[in-house]
Amino acid sequence: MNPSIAAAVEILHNSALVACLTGAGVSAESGVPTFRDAQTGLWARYDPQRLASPQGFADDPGLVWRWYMARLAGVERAMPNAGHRALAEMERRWPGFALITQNVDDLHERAGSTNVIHLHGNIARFHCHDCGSSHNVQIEERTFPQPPRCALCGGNIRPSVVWFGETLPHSSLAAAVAAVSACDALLVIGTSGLVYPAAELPLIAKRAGSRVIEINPEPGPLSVLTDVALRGPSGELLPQLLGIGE
Ligand code: BJW
Ligand code: ZN
Repeated sequence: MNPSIAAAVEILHNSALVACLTGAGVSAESGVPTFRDAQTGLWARYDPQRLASPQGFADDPGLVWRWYMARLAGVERAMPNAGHRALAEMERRWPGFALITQNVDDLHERAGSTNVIHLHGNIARFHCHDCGSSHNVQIEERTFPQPPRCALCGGNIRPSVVWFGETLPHSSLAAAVAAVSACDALLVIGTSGLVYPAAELPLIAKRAGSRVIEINPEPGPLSVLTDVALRGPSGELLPQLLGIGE
C-alpha cells in the first residue's frame, strides 16, 4: 500500500468521529466542471462576479439564468462517481459521520449519503430574489432566456445557491462548525480552499485537535494544515482508503 494511504487508514482507524468537507473536485470525475481548474474550470471561460453575485444578477438576470440552467442540465445528466459512493459507505461505517459540501449538486445524495450539509445551497431549488419566497420552476421555464417572475411580487426567480457577498444558511454553517469542532479526523476533498467561510473549517478542526487528511491532485492553501495529503483523484483514492475495489 502507498505509505500516505496507509497513514490515512491508520488515522481513520483510530477516529471515532469523522467529518468530511467536499468541493467541486469530488464531482469532477462525474463530468461536472470545477470552478477554478485552469483548462476545464467554469471560470476559465466566465467571470465569477458576473455570474455568481447579486450585482451580476441585477446587471444581467438573463445571462445568469441561462448559465445556471445549463449547469443544472449538466448536473442532472451526471452520475455519482466512486468517490461519492465511498463517502456514502463512510456514513455507514462511522456513526455520526458528517458530510459537509460546498457543492450545489445532489450527487452525494444520489450516491446514498443521507445526511449532507449543503453550505452553498442547491442548484435545483428556486426562490424570489426580491421577497425570498420559494418557487417551483416548470421544465419549460428553464429554457426561457430570462428568469421567471415571482407571482407574489414580480421579482426575478433565481436558483437557491449562495453567491459572493451573501451569507451562508445559518443552520448549515452552524452544523458544519459543530461537526468540525467535534471530529477526530477531517477529510478535505476536492476543494481549492479559497472561498470563505468554508475554507476556515479545516482550521477550526485542526485547532480543536482533529487530524486533517487532504485528497486533491494539487496542493493548495489548506495543505499546510494537513497531517496526510493524498495526491490524486478522489474517485480513485477514496475507494482505496476504504479498501473497496471499484
Ligand atoms: C480534484 C479533482 C479530482 C480537481 N479529485 N480533487 C475572508 C477572507 C477573504 C474573503 C472573504 C472572507 N470571508 C468572506 C469573504 C468573501 C467571499 C470569499 O470567500 N471570497 C474569496 C474568493 C476571496 N465569501 C463570500 O462572499 C461568502 N459569504 C460570506 O462570507 O458572507 C458573509 C460576508 C458577506 C460579505 C462580506 C463579508 C462576509 C459566500 C461564498 C459563496 C461562494 N459561492 C460559490 C458559487 C455557488 C453557486 C454555484 O455553484 O454557482 O460557491 S463560488 C464557488 O466556489 C462555489 C464553490 O462552492 C466555491 C468553492 O469552490 P471549490 O469547491 O473549492 O472548487 P474549485 O474549482 O475552486 O476547486 C476545485 C478543486 O478540486 C481544486 O483544488 C482541484 O485541484 C481539485 N480537483 N479534480 C479531487 N478528480
Ligand atoms: Zn417575490
